[in-house]
Amino acid sequence: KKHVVCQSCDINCVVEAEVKADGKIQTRCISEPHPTTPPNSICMKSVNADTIRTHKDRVLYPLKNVGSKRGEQKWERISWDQALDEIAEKLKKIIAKYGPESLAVTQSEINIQSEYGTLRRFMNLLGTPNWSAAMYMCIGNTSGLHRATYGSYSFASFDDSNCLLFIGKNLGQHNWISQYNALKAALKRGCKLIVLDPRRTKVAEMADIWLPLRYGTDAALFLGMINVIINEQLYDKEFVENWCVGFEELKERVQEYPLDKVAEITGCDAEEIRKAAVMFATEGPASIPWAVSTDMQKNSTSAIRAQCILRAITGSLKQGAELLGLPHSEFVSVSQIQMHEALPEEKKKIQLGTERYPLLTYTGMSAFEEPSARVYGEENRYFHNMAAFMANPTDMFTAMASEKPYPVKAFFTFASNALMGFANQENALAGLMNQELVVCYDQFINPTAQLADYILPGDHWLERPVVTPNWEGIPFANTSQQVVEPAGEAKDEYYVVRELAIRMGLEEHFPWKDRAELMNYRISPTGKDWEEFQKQFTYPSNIPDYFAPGGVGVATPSGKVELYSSVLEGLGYDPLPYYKEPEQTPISDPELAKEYPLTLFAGLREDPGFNSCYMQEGPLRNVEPDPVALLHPKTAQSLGLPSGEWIWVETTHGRLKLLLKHDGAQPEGTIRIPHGRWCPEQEGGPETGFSGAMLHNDAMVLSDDDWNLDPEQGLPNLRGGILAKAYKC
Ligand code: MGD
Ligand code: MGD
Ligand code: SF4
Repeated sequence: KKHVVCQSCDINCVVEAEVKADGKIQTRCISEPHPTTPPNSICMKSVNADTIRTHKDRVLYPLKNVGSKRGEQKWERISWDQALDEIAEKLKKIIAKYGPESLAVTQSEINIQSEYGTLRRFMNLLGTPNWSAAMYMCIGNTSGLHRATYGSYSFASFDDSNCLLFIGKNLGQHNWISQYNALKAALKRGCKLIVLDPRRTKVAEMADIWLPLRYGTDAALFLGMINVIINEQLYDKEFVENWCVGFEELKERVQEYPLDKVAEITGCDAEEIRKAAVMFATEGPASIPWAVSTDMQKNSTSAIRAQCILRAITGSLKQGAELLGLPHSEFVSVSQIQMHEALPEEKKKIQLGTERYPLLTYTGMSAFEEPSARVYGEENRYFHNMAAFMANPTDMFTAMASEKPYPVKAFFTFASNALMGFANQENALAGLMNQELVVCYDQFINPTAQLADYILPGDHWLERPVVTPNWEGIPFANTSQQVVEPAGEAKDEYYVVRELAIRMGLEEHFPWKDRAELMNYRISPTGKDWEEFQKQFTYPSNIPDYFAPGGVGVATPSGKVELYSSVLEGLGYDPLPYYKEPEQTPISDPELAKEYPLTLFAGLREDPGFNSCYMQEGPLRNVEPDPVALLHPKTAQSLGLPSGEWIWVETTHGRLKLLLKHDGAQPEGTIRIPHGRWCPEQEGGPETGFSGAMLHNDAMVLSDDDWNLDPEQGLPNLRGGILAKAYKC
């Protein structure tokens, strides 16, 4: 019986796993009390983890595409040595011809959790800044804006909160179950709940106040709440006075958002917004747990910043309902292992995205170097808080496709389905097609891998011992024991990184011979080796008292909470949050709305999936076999679209094919489309649109032109602000 951190999705519940007599692994709820996982926390994805691990489609050996064209599915089994030798040889030639920055990498640390910064180390030593991640639009960007406000990512403590504000967050039995259980426990002890969601979800029904706002208007709603809290003198005056800068400017800004105006923008009742603001400020300590909805909006920067301001001015940061993350105090930090100092300044300056959207790149984040070193130590000057120093995905795919501003000719993905995980999927495809070398480290031949030259088989979380998380900013770490040996010839991520590094002449910088040595190095400050270390479930991190009199302060340029952001101002952006109506709504473009009468929203995660994972035939896929669009029955009726029929959903960018279902919870006049849908049972390659990815995935209808990008971060809007039409196939 082993305790294992479930990595089937990104909330990382701790579960128990046992190999049964028939060789199958049973995963179940952890039987002992666990400090970070409430009782009865396991969902269908974890229960079925071994079905995925042992799935017939799993890639168990290195594969080489021996077809004559990219995307042709002619896979040949080769040895690890052959794969790594050939990849390194090709990479050397590409670097010699185009420079090291011609290598771009996407990585989903959430899916692997076992390289502790060594991939960035490899890239930094090689000389390429072009690392990106789907976290560019999922928590990584949130953390960038948390840093602009108070120096690091703030983690909501459900146990210490008396009022929770949820932005969407459709938690449930199969969606972040441990947090769902923490929510239920909090409500049971009397904690208040405010939910902002256009849909009447189960969580909305549990709320004290449900604000059914119009998609994409969260920034305006928060500005209205701040207006009430300031004008009605409900803020924490002492904290604001001692620890915040820019209060007067903020006060002036929120006068532009009186409740009647905010009610008009959001579609919510003004008095209900007021009640929510008063509840948040007076029933605290209050917290706003992270949610993805505001990471994917046209006004994303303002919506995230306004949340930070709410946390700050109501005193939540000081009262412990929100914990400011840091490099784990007991470990060698990931930031230190990454060696960003090895990447020459001139390479940092050309990271893709720097010119148009510098905020999340090295250039934008350079403002945090000195503050991070001051608060977290010189070794954490390049603090890898959730995700940091990211190339902009749009500019990365554009460089891959058009070779401008310079050629990107080699593309590696590590547990990341890059083709489907951003916007403008056709540009991503064009970029992949224009590569001289594509390498995917994955468990399956996902649509991105179908375009690869080499697929390297990755291990599964039941097959690897790890201490999670792989990134920094969470105030604890959990141990995950290995249950079985990797299947076939699957290997851990560090193996791939190190073997490539050796072949690229960088061996001296990778002194840890294998993952075990690397992990022992990471945990070495505890004085334990892994055998001893793994016996303990959780290692809490010591959080400094940032706000003690004469304390270190926070890792912003001023050392204080920056309500008025010097970092945004320095980059030429509005230093205060604002709301601007997106360019494609029935309000801003009524003419276009005549042709495209629906407001589109991509999201609403599905129980059996995790983004594009678990689409393979089997018990998970059977739960929801088809990609589904949701329309309110009245809207569907007005369009003459019966439930159960296949429809086209079309935007000004593109169209996709989905099965229509009527759903009374979907607001009238809006349409929901899913993310990550593909059909692994279909033959891969261009003929099938890469197993349906080009037909069913949301990124087919999402533009990454400037009109649909958040202007500060340059990330695509998926929630409101896109007009669509739906018609029968
Ligand atoms: P969604 O499920 O996309 O995101 O989880 P959530 O944050 O729950 O949408 C949740 C709710 O947000 C919906 O009810 C929707 O109506 C509402 N919403 C949509 N647009 C807006 C908006 O503009 N403002 C507000 N306030 N609400 C809006 C995401 C999380 O789920 C993430 S990021 C991942 S990667 C995981 N994915 C995942 C999965 O794929 N499957 C399962 N079973 N669980 C998952 N959990 C994680
Ligand atoms: P996934 O679809 O989860 O996407 O972005 P990604 O993480 O890039 O694909 C992960 C891949 O990792 C799968 O192919 C899977 O087989 C593989 N994998 C899973 N576990 C392992 C493992 O243990 N080892 C190895 N080697 N491989 C593994 C997710 C990201 O996408 C997120 S979290 C969000 S919230 C965003 N959502 C989103 C969206 O809603 N729409 C669009 N268009 N883009 C999005 N991008 C973001
Ligand atoms: Fe695993 Fe389910 Fe928890 Fe996600 S919600 S970590 S898949 S048990």
